[in-house]
Amino acid sequence: MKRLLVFVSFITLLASKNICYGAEYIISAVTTDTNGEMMVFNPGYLKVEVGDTVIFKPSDASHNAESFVSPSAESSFVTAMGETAKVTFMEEGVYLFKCTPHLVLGMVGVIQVGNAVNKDEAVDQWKSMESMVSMNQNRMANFLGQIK
Ligand SMILES: [Cu+2]
Repeated sequence: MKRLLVFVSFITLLASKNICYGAEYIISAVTTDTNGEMMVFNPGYLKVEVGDTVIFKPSDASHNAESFVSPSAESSFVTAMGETAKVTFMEEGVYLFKCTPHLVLGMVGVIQVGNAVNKDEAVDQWKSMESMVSMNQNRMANFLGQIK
């Protein structure tokens, strides 16, 4: 009986841990995607909830993920080149991010955490940057259009 009780409390502990940490998602950062697309984050648009974690997985040493729009300065992020990294999102809003060396090639993405409270600022910020991109120019517009 005692053993059963220990087992039950262990399961309860596991369940409550899941609630605390939220869901996990993977965004791959790849040089060439399976469909032949070059310099991509896949998925390029992702909707998560506050407390969820995104794992950035670069295919090789040439990619990372760096936010250039976030709901606040504190919620910005940058991952190390070529390293798999976890980012937990504790602040609601829209995050625009790039691969630091490949912004010019249109290697960008959008993560929406909960409600898109800063969407207008994000769109304006992108307008001021989009002329820097020489390849895959329509990608960000497509991702921004998916914000709900
Ligand atoms: Cu890259």
